[in-house]
Amino acid sequence: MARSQYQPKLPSSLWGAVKAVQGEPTQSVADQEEIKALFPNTYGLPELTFEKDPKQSKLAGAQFNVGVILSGGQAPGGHNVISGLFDGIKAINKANRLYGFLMGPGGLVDHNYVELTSEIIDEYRNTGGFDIIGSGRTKLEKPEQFEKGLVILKELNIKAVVIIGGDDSNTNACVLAEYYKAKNVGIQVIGCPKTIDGDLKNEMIETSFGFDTATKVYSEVIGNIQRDCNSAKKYWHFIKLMGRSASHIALECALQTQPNYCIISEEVEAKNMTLDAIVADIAGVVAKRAAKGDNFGTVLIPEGLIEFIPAMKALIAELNDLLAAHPEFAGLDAAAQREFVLNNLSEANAASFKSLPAGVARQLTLDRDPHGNVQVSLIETEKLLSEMVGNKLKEMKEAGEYVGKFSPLHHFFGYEGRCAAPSNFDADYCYALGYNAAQLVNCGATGYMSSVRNLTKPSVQWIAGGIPITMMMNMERRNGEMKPVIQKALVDLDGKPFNKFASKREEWALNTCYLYPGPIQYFGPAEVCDQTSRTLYYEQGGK
Ligand code: FBP
Repeated sequence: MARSQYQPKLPSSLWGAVKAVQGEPTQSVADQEEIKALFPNTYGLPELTFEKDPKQSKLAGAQFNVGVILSGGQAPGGHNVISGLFDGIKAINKANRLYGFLMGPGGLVDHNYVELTSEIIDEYRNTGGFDIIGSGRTKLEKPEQFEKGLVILKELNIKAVVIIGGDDSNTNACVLAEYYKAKNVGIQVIGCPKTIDGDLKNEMIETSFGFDTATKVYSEVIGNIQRDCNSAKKYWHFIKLMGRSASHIALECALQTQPNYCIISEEVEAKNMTLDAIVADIAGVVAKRAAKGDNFGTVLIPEGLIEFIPAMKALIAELNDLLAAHPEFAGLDAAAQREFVLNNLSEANAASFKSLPAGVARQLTLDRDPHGNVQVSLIETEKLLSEMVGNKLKEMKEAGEYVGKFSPLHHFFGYEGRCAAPSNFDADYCYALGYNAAQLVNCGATGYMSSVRNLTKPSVQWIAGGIPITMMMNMERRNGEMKPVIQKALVDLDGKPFNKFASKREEWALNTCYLYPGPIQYFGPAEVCDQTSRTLYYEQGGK
């Protein structure tokens, strides 16, 4: 109850009347000619920054209605984006209305919606989850879908749609913005950066919302496991962490908890490491700790690891193209599917496929998500690794290189953190993103992402504005075709967060340096309650 009364803090530039200041025209991060040709109406737009408008005493504007969609995986703070958007449009004009499309982008296409009134909004302020309107992974990409959406948008007199989603959903938001602008139907589309994975970020989008809370929740539980581990001193815990491709979540949790080992997929790829090399490295740490009498420890594993092991990456890429070209594959039974794959893959990839335990190999051929991604959260890498480490240790024991006891336990943390009540950081950030999106609608912007920056400073000093989505795009291969997509931000191996980790990991491996962050605190001193993620802290110059 007390938490629902929390009033998120807004950047001071959004207090009262605002004006949009235009920056220079922008360019996409890569493949400029192709992106420009695909987005003739939304390419090259200027960045926008909101400042206080000294000419107006009060925020005011014409009446308009807005639609909102939650897209993709849940992330803490989504309800605050919606409440910020609601308060933002009401501050512009009390008669403005907000409609929520139900269960993701499919709600727009199928005309399932609800009007979000203050009674509904008030129940969800500062809560986790996306249950206010639900979420879904329908991919908005076809003109028929855009046309169906247009019918309901016109019927409800909606001026703008705000799509709260990750890189793929914001890419689709931009495609929709371009379509409506080309048709001149007067409907704007604005995106908001959501994902616990932390991979939707760049110079202008410092972090996606939800990353802060989710990593704090995972770190709390990892800390609890480490305390248990250090008390009983008898288990090795293999902990897989969500995060899809990028290892931002694993890295952030390592910085918060100081485990004995943490794999960073991007490093595995850069060093061209094989699965056997990773296993040998972990087994080496287990053996060194055992030599000191410490038969316990923690290993953090990013969920997307398998895709970054070069041999596996090549295999997955060929499988993606193969499965996209053969829809009949889905109708075969498991044995026939394995046979089909082995017969149709190149020799090298067929050999990699064969070398995997059958269960893991099968998981690589299971249905892709609607964006063509392998569903990495289904692959049990924590079990695969601990089994292989166990085998390696047996060999080492026989060779007299290891004396000890290895009892592994397995965990997967993902869903535990995606709907947690937002930390103060996410509560404020999300509310500001939503409130700011209302200002983007009011100033007529389309094809922009809501951007709030300067995030390690107190929230009053945050910088609010809009970034053209085309600016973040490049061309990538998806479902067998080259497509314009927002460039994913992977862990930067030259970046400060990774370097901090790399400078400490040997010490953390051999000695027991665990940190136990405990639960998120909502009330109390700012240094306890308002801390940003370690990643953001180091990225923005923290020592
Ligand atoms: P988004 O990219 O849509 O934010 O989803 C993030 C995520 O939680 C990933 O970390 C995970 O791999 C995936 O969703 C799981 O998908 P699902 O919710 O369909 O189980």
